[in-house]
Amino acid sequence: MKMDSRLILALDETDVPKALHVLDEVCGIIDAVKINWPLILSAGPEIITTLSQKADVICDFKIADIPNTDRLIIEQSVKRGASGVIVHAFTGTDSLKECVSAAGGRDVFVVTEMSHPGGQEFTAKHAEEFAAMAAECGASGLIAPATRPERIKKIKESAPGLLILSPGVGAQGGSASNAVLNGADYVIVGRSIYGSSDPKDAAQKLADEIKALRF
Ligand code: FNU
Repeated sequence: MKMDSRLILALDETDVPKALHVLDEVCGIIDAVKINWPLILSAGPEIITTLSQKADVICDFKIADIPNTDRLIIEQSVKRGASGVIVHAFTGTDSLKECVSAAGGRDVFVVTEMSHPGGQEFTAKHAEEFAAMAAECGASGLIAPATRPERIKKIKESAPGLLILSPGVGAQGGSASNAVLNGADYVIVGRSIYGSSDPKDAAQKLADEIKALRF
């Protein structure tokens, strides 16, 4: 994945023509597009291939199963054009190692502490352990909450070499600047871009905000 604007679009728009239009508008600005079940269920899995012709696609399936099922899901995602996948960590070391192996060099990003308020109930308690395990299993990076930027710093300390992708900017209340200043390598932004009346302008403003910090 390129590291230019450090902005990843979360394309959870379920109106497929609109989703494609938003991506066309912003694909010169973003470093990757992240898709989740809402768009997949609306458009069908072939959307992975369609989008992969325009940008790197991260499949945010939050894979959380036994190793064999994890492998099968990741193989199908990669076959359709995914350049990365997002997986849960609570399934343990064997599942996570299988995810990394199945990805065959594509990026595996591991969820640590989730960005919504409920993320503090369970995931926060194990976030640092999840991060250390992700590093041990050979993952590329971690998902850490822009809504709690001080936690990004702590989580990064547990796995220094791994990339940090931070969702929770905008609609969930987090700020791109605070996330990056606390160690996020990329921010993931959905509704503040695809829900905007001018997605291109919204994406450009976020990219400019990040660039003004230190790059
Ligand atoms: P937006 N996402 C998240 N928090 O928000 N994958 C997490 O802890 C996490 C995620 C995803 O709020 C969420 O599913 F692990 O509209 C959505 O696709 O900016 C995106 O990040 C945030 O969307």
